[in-house]
Amino acid sequence: LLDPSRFTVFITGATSGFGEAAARRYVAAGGKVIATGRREDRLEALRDELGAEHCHIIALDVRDRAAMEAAIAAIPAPFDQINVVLANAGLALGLQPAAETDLNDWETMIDTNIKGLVYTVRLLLPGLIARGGGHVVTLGSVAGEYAYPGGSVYGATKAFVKQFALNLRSDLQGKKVRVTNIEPGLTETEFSLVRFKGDEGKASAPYARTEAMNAEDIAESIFWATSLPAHVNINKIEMMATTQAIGPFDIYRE
Ligand code: NDP
Ligand code: 8X3
Repeated sequence: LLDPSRFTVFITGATSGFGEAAARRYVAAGGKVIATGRREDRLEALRDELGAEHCHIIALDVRDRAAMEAAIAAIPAPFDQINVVLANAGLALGLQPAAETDLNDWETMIDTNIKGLVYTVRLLLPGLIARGGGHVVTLGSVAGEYAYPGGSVYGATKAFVKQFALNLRSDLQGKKVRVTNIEPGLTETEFSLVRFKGDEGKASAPYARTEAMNAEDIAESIFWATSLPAHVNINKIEMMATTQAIGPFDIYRE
């Protein structure tokens, strides 16, 4: 296994959920993280918890390309020796049938899950290559593999992430940069609260009377994939709660 203390991990979406759990996991192993997200108070609390020598924070919105370029160009030493990019920031908004959705919600998901993710990867990739290799981890979803009602644009953004990760692998032949797409299913984080815009009743329903995965489960899988020997590339990890399974085809009958 790779020495985990050598990790310097740039994380988008570290103020909550998988990104925050991954920051804790890498620092627990002795690594360094650059924790990013929009909510600066949460970033400051995370840095206070993990220690400024292990956790550098940058408040940013992944949709703001110019701000991303400036923030990434200004990362101070020793945090600038990034060897893992965790492109995790993302969201689902709404679960209505396509014809009833708010087009602004679709646009926000595309801007964040697709455009924000490609800015992150594109801006950090040359550095990984120049430093002799590294690892890009993207956050896809089972929603990028399987269809479900109300999942239209969210699932499509995650299908984009899946194909982007596979195509990156092709482009990166010989560069010693690994690429892994993590595709979780039902996992209890703030994801559902964001999807249902703060409605706690609707947000808790997917997790009611069942056992979902938690953020630490996903962080452990991310950490595992990046800790494997350098000659091993995990292309994707599709994971579900044991309580979740794939449904049947849906036949409409008169
Ligand atoms: P959370 O809502 O708990 O965390 C999402 C993170 O993304 C937050 O830190 C948030 O930070 C950040 N984020 C959202 N929009 C932006 C933005 N415009 N700029 C910067 N950061 C942003 O959700 P999860 O941890 O569950 O989700 C993480 C990823 O995993 C997402 O891509 C999600 O689609 C995916 N996923 C989640 C699953 C689940 O069931 N939970 C299953 C499969 C995939 P802030 O608001 O401070 O900016
Ligand atoms: C998050 C999981 O099933 O809500 O990607 O789309 S799901």
